[in-house]
Amino acid sequence: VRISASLMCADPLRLEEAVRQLEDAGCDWFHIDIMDGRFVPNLAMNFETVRRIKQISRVPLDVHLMVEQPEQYLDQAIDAGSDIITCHAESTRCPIRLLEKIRRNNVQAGLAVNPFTALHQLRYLVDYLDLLLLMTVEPGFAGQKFIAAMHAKIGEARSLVGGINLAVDGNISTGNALAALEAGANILVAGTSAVFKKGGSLAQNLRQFRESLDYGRSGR
Ligand code: S6P
Ligand code: MG
Repeated sequence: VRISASLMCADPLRLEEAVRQLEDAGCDWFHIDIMDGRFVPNLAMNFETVRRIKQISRVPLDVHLMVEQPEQYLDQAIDAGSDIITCHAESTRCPIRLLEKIRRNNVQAGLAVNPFTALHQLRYLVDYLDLLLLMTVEPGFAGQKFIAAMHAKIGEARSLVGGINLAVDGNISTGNALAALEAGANILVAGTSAVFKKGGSLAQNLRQFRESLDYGRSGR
């Protein structure tokens, strides 16, 4: 299991502190949401932020592009130092071209799908994919509620994609993460419902989240 902490959920005035604390606490990946105000009605982080985080951290940067025409942003995402670039299936007609370009630049290629998007066409893409990201909320905002039908979708996605990385993003918490892992997810994007929840420090939250997963799995 990998935990990818979603940095748009960090306090923007204390982003550096969040990155250092989470890295020290053993965070596996950093998830960085990029939005264009068109694919989703919100704005989030940007490529300059990716570049600056890359300078202070060695944790892989998992960049999630919630934008129209993702091909227009690939060069910037690559140059900024992304380790994984994930584009939305809904915003491209030629996903294979995108995924091939990402891989040609020695970056891992991911595709994200919204809750409403069916999975069957993905079977044509499996050879080009390093990661499939299932949105378990509508994209655009942190702090939303997990869409219950996504549990079944995780299982369907796992049988479709075989051994590649399968990430879930949206309201992932100690309450639903184990079920997601059991259904076949192996990467958990952790936002305000887990690592960034109010109360403990980020490091404490991360450790607690991981312990709850380890404990839950050893108990079965
Ligand atoms: C949502 C974005 C996500 C959020 C994450 C936050 O559009 O892609 O990565 O940052 O969902 O987690 P939570 O627990 O607040 O939903
Ligand atoms: Mg995201």
